[in-house]
Amino acid sequence: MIRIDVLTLFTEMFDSPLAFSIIKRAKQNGLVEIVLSNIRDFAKDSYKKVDDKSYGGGAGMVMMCQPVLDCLEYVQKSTFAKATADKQDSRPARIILLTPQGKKFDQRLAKELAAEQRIILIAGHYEGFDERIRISAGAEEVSIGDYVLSGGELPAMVIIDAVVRLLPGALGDEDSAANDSFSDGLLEYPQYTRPEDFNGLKVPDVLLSGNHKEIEKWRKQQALEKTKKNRPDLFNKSKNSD
Ligand code: 6GU
Repeated sequence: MIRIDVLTLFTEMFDSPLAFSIIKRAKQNGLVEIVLSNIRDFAKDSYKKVDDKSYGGGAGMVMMCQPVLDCLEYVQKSTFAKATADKQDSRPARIILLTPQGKKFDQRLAKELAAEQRIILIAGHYEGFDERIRISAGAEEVSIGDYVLSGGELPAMVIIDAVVRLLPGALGDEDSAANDSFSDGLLEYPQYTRPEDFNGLKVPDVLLSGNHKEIEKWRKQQALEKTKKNRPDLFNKSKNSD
């Protein structure tokens, strides 16, 4: 059982994405517990203020230290609802601040996080976080790619999805995660299903041959070609580029 906490101003944004398919099943089967906490509940003034102007000037508001760090402290003190205390080890939670300034999320980090017992994702809105949040929390900064989103909520959902599907037992078919794109540094090979002929576009003969060795060879070749064409950066890093 892994516990994933999300600290956000918009808990409702998570309702639907976490209620379907693999994540829904993983929750039902007790593989993951996902707890949403609203940072605004920890605001101290009567306006429930959580953001303020940036020192030094400039457009946009910045998430304030106090509400975020009080919310984090509360969440860190709370314990597992389902898992029994004796099953918990003493590893500290991975605390992740979602920001476009972070290191880039990838399949390797997803695997690393899937092996943790506890992850705390902090999703900000507005122009960013007061730097002292990162420092005080001992948080690592993570981004999901080189583009700017309105907040950390969608990135948090992306990370949850990528991590939960890696939990043992989350996928029906045990080895389908091993064949995924990126698991061997290459994109996945093209796939076909019925019918054999769709508007004159035929399924490659080799896939109908029943010759597993030839099929495997073809798939490897196709994976290499697709990676070379769509992701030359990955191709050049793979051991197949020479
Ligand atoms: Cl983690 N946050 C925001 N606001 N934008 C992003 C991102 C995160 N990752 C990519 N773009």
